[in-house]
This record gives sequence, C-alpha cells and structure tokens, in this order.
Amino acid sequence: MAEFRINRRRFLTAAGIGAAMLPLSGCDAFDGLLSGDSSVREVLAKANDVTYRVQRALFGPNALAPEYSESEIRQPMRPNGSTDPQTPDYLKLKQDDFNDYRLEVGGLVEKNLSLSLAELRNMPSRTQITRHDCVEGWSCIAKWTGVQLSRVLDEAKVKPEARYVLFHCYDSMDDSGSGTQLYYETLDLVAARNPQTILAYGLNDKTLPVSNGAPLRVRVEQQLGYKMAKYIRSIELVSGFSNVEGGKGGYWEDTVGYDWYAGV
Ligand SMILES: Nc1nc2c(c(=O)[nH]1)N[C@H]1C(S)=C(S)[C@@H](COP(=O)(O)O)O[C@H]1N2
Ligand SMILES: [Mo]
Repeated sequence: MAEFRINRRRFLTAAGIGAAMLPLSGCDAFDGLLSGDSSVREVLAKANDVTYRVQRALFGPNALAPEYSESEIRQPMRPNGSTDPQTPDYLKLKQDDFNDYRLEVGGLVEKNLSLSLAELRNMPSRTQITRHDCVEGWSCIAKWTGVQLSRVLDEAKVKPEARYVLFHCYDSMDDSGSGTQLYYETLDLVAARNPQTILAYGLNDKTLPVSNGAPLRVRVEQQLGYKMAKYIRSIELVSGFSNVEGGKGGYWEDTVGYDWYAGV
C-alpha cells in the first residue's frame, strides 16, 4: 500500500513536478513560474485537468487520505497564510470568544441555515489525524475534530443544480490585513461530500486557535493546504464559479494561478 501511494503521488501530482524543483521559500514559490509565461500556465492547467479526471476515475469519490497515529504528531500545526485576521467583523467576533458566531449556509439549497458553534458541536463529530501539505513544500501531521461537511449539506438540502461549495472567509488578503479582498475557495460536491471533509473546530484536542482558522475551517485531506479555507464566514452552494472574482475558483487560483484541483 505504501508503494502504491508513492506511485500515485509521483504520477498524478501535476503541480508536484514543478514544486519539487523550487526552493521552499513560502507560499509565493510559484509566483515567478506562473505570472509571466502563459504557456507554462497552460501546460499546468491541462495537466491539472488530467490529474483531476484520472484521480477521480481511479480512486472514486470516497477515496480517503492516509490517517496517522497519535505518536506521529511530532510538531504543533504550523500556521500559514492569514494567522491573525484584522477585519472589523472578525475582531468583533473574536472579542466575544466567538459566542456570536454563526455559520451561514445558502445559495442553491432548499433551506438556508444559520448554525451556532454549539449547534455544530452537537452534530456527530469526526476526528482524524492527517497530514497537511502546503504548496510551499512543507507538511504537518495534526489531529482535527469537526463535523462532516456532508452532514451540514444534507441539512440544508442541496438543490440538484448546485455543483460547487463556495467558502467566504473573514480574513483580508490585502497587505494591511483589514482591507476588502477576502479569502475565498471552492470545492466540488465530490470533495465536499468526502467522509474526511470536515468543518473543523478542534485541533490536537483543543479548541481551534485563531492562527489555524478559528472558529471554523474546512479540512480537505485529499488536497493541498490552500483549498482548506480558514475563518469561514459562510458557505454558498453555486452551479459554477466563473463569475466569482477572477473566475478560477479561489483566491490563490485567481491571483497566482495555483491549480483549482490540488490533489496530493
Ligand atoms: N481564510 C484563509 N484560509 C486559508 C489561508 C488563508 O490565508 N486564509 N491559507 C491557506 C494555506 S496556503 C494553507 S497552507 C493553510 C494553512 O493552514 P494552517 O494555518 O492551519 O497551517 O490554510 C489555507 N487556508
Ligand atoms: Mo499553503
């Protein structure tokens, strides 16, 4: 099985070919490669499409990422990207220890939801010890606890025309950290309904800290870190994302051209 996984990773991770040759210098490691030369970008985009289809065909919608044991948690979960949001809405929530937090679920659903943290914690929970891979080239093993996203989607009753889950986040990506360009990401419903895809409120047996996305962040264990929105404000079910911001399905996809499908 171990060998099989290595092969899968070698053959199917399009971005990995590029990533392996780049210095581990931060989440903007791809900037130079992807911003100027559009032919490089096109080749990667095509490779990404193949990766996506081959992975889905071979491993099916419910393929699980490896899970680890407690002893394999060797370091604290390294925070990355936004780690201390400064937007007024977020600061207000944080000040009151997220007591007023509500997860809003809307868009192409039959029933809009507005869930408190207590309500989310009262739903059946799932705990998993998994490896987080950032596109920068580092990994961490950590224990995550939360509610399966599929349970929330089932409660909202997703309409048949919905194809993607769009996460709206509280944190700003502007240099000031308090501007209006907020983080956003999308997953298709296959990834969203994978049993390991959870809305996490716990990390390593404690409440999820601010640096890792408090009060709620998504874990998508089959994909790279940037797909896992932290500081989730709301979830919107959509039929497509071509009219969302730059049209590529996420903040990093739009700004530096990271792959929309980021299989590990
Ligand atoms: N809202 C939001 N989500 C985000 C980011 C971010 O900056 N803002 N960074 C992404 C990236 S690049 C990674 S690697 C992970 C980092 O998660 P961590 O801070 O728990 O390590 O979150 C992802 N989700
Ligand atoms: Mo990342």
